[in-house]
Amino acid sequence: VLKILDSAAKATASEFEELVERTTYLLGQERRRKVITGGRVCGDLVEIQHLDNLAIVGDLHGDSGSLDEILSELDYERFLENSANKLVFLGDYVDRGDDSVGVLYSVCHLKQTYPESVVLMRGNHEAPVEFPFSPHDLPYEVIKRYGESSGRELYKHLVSMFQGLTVATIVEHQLLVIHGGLPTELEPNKGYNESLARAQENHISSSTLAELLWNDPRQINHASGWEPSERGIGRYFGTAVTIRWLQATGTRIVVRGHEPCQGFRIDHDGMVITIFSSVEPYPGCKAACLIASREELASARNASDLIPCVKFLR
Ligand SMILES: [Mn+2]
Repeated sequence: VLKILDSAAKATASEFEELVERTTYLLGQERRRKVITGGRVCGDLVEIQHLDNLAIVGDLHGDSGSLDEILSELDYERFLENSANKLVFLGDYVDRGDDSVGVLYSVCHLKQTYPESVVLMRGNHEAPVEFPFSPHDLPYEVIKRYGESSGRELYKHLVSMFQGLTVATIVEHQLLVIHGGLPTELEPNKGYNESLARAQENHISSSTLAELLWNDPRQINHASGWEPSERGIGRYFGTAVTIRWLQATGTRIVVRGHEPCQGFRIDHDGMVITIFSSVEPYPGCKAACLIASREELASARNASDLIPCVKFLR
């Protein structure tokens, strides 16, 4: 077990709360400064123009064993020391697995230590206030671990930290990275990048945030390009929606998490790749992450070209 997970296990409620507060501050500061090494921060959107290597981690869902393995595979201290290397987490750090606290503590710690290299994205499990869902185990886990009053207090801090997380990441000319899926309708007179950058601010008046966090790619026969989702929130989006977004953002491949699979899955004729990194709560599924060099990304024309960059765990 890595040092970082060991300190997560030992952290007191007040140590954890302080780390969460510092992370909230850091995320806000990044938005105010509007820069990250090699790119820009525009509200909820991070745009990366230059990078050396990219690692993308899918849903962890409280599986600290998977996180441990990914960080070892990455040789994370060496990888993250170079601020031109980026480690992007797709969100859904919590619920379902038994160590949401360990995973959250670790990703906050990574962001603190390597703020220019780590991008923390928001999953639907980090939006319990905007889009309530169940089961949401996090508050119970936190209370069980730290007691009723400290636990409740800590959970409040976590929820406000979640609101500073990144909603979309664009790797210029290459990847459009989101947690769930692509919005099927846009507010009139808003550019695509602008609607990503202001998704959280506009979530009362538009469905963009809900769709980014909850949508799934499917084969759609309906002329609208989408169908209602069985999840009850969000939609199933079809190939036409994907093509529209890739063209508008000048990218080639959508990378997302959100659905358990055999480590990765390809949809929409190679335009969408799903990466899933949690295995403990999903017996029968596999966990993987994506690790690619600048050259590998630049030469990838569709998701199949990224298969050699998919690293399986366990
Ligand atoms: Mn999800």
